[in-house]
Amino acid sequence: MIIKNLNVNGKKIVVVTDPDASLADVLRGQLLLTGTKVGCNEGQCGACNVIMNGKLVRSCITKMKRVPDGAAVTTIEGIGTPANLHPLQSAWVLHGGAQCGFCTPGFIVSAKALLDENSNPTREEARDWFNQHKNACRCTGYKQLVDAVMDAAKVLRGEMGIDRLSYQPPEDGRLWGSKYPRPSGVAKVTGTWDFGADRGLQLPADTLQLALVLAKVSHANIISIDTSEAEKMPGVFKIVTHKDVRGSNSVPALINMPSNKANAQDRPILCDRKIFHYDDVVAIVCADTEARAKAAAEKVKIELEELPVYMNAQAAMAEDAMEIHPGTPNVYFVQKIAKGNETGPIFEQADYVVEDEFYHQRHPHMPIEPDVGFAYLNEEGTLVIHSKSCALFMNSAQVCMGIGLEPTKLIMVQNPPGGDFGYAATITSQPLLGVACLATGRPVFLRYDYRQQMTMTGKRPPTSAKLRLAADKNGKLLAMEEDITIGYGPYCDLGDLTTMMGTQYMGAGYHIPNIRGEARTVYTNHAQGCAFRGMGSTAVEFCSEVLMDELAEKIGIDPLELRYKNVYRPGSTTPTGQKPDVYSLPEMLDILRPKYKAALEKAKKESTSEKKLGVGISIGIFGSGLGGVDGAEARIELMPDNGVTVYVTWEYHGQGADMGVLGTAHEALRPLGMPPEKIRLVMNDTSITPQNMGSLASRSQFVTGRAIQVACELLLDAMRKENGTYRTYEEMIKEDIPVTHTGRWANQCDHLDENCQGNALRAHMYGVFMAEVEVDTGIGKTRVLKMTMAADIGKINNKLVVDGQLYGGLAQGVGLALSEDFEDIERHSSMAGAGFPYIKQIPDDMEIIYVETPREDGPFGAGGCGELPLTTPQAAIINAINNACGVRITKLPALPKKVLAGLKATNHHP
Ligand code: MCN
Ligand code: FES
Ligand code: FES
Repeated sequence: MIIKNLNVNGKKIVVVTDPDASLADVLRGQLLLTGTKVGCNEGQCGACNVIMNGKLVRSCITKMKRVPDGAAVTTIEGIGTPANLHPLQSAWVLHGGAQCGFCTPGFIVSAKALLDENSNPTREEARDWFNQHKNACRCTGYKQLVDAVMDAAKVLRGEMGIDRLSYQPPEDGRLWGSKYPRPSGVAKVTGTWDFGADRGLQLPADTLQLALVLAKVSHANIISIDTSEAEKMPGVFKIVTHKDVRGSNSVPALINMPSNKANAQDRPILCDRKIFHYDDVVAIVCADTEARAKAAAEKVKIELEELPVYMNAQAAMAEDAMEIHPGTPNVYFVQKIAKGNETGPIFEQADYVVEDEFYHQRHPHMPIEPDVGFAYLNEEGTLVIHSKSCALFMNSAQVCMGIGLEPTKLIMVQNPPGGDFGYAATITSQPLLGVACLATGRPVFLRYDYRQQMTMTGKRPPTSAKLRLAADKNGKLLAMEEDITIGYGPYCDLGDLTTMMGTQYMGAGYHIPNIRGEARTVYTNHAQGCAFRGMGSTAVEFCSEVLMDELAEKIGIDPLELRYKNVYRPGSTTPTGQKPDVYSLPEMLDILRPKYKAALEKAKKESTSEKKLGVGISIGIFGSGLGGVDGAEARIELMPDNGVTVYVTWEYHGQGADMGVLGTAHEALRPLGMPPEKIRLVMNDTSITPQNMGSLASRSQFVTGRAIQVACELLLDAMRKENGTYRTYEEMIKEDIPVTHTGRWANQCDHLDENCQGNALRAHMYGVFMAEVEVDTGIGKTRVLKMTMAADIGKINNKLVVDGQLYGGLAQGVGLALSEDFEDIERHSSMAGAGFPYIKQIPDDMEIIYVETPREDGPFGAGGCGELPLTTPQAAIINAINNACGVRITKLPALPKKVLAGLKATNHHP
């Protein structure tokens, strides 16, 4: 142990600590300054930034023995407080700089250090600074963060009044359609918004810390598990194995399709007989400290018989491949599509036919916060699990079956997550926490390290496709043929749905009268598949959007004009034969056309043989809501102060769930003229908030929002007097009128038939993407100069939120196109290794144009938003690369070496 004198945020503090402890752990664990966040814990994300003796440092990699005695340390808590915000914090709130908020304290501390050194930075200097200091954000797309720095700097230089950093409400006080900052903003910018790991530090002293015993092979039979040595290690309370699990010891999959041959029980909670993928969990060590739990986990011996490993679908489909789940074929689900007439004869006679083969990589979500959760038994002996789940009720049912609990004996609560982008719809650590808590009777806490986040949570599954398009002499699409293969990893949960969505969205956006093809789901020994923004659509629309460009090239027509000819118009049908809900694509293309022409002109003018510029277009479509019956409930209660409380399960991702609820309720309650402060939100706790199906499928604003609207209207009806005025709380009580009302809303759609035909969804989101890129022909490196997006998400609830959704999704699209991958388990299991896009990879120039076509079923005309921006930005970038230098990348990501190889093949390499 060493003793250090520190001056933390102006307060003298003496700490006794392990010399090898990190400054981050001391600040958080010993001083409870939890505003400093720990994401990667390896110097790659900047969430842990603090200022030490005037210099910005990443506290996770700053060992205490290297901290000078007497060091002055400034953390986010020393920069401003909720009652006294620093201009940077006000500007962050105003610009919507905090979505999930996990990166926010680290960014603001970093920005403070920048402005201390340079009070008047240019935008590019600010970007250089954040890049150099590895400040990573997965939500925002960075642009708003630079906007905030610029504004705060102006205020600090005295060039702008601080009042300009406060939100100015419109005269009518309306929230709907405004840029009203989200309610959680102030807590996020001050580091007082507690995430799972922060809440974990507030648990009772007898909480057991968990460490996982993981398989370090990808496919094996388990011969034996020996915990005897580990049990004797210091601090160990219990080692939990499959023998301690009371239920089925499996995470039951939500199998939707009757023809799915997979066994819904294919994913063990704690492996007993087999290891199916790298880092499968074999045992849980419960100990008094995390370090001791980890040390003991090292001592658990697993004897294995290694089996052949199938790391991709093609290997698992080989004739001699063994069944990964004995008794179930590796190809366990096939979805056919048949729309219109047989396509064979059409292809034979068509004027133009194009075909190509595509590969869309395994895509890691890379939230800055790794997965985290805890569990305890409450006073009634009910198990309470807090986690990042974004589908609380659905996950709760899965956990109960897996660990053998009556549904009434489990409460699930969502901790505010530091982003998840869809992975948290699939079960992560919840059953492990549940089993450990039940087996020990003690509160338990578990956090994944970043490597575990990468290897253990689901990924967007890799997709290969062969695709053909036929068109007539005028470029009108006649037919499409597709063959899609999805390597979904070893667990089938949501695999059939993802596959069906592949056939549903291939070619979406265009009226293609005749379609034939099939998609298949394949077990592999790589990471499990799961939802990721644009689930099912992103990978296949990439293929059809790139092939549309190839078709344009073959016909000799401009790619935008080819799209314009074929996009949905009245009389068109979607690939599933459905009538589109709105027809905004022609209008969006019309809006983009002049910008596109100008961009092409500019690219032509500014291209040199070393730096070639190009422009690409793509169309992206995704549904809002789930197929079949998609329902939600919300409850509202009039309170004694004549404010209301809205109870709703609208799980956070970082997307702005709080603002979604507030904006919708405020609009619905406008007749009462209620100020936003009087609308309180109680969210995401299955013991208090009503049933819902999860913040998935960009459904919450559209479906849950409508339930909130209905609840508010029921309350208004109850409060309304004959003369049209409204009763107060007191009057309601006096007249014995209920003050609590539950709103319900359900959309009914078809389950698609065996040919993937039917009315899939009530509403879709529509977007057109335009990418402007520069390709360095010497090294093959692509730089995205600008992204432009036209979006129709219906009427907008909150402009700041949806801007943020779209900028953030576009930024993820840049990473998806150019760098992100999770293929090599060693190389790709860190943020930097997996190609996380830092600020300099993302263009500062992003433009968004809205076309607000009201959606019939949405609250006040709103549709969904969250997933649209990650449908096909990667396709626009790939099309732009081809436009720039004639290299057609069909297998993502477009790493410099692939572009360079293409340049060499086409003799464009200087
Ligand atoms: N919204 C709006 N007006 C509209 C539509 C939406 O103001 N016309 C707002 C909503 O109020 C909400 C946000 O936009 O705050 C997204 O709304 P919606 O599309 O209904 O999506 P959900 O709230 O159901 O969120 C889920 C969606 C999905 S499925 C993933 S995955 C996702 C996402 O949104 N993951 C995210 N956005 C994310 N954003 C961040 N920062 N982090 C994630 O992990
Ligand atoms: Fe310290 Fe990521 S850099 S937590
Ligand atoms: Fe930056 Fe979520 S707001 S990671």
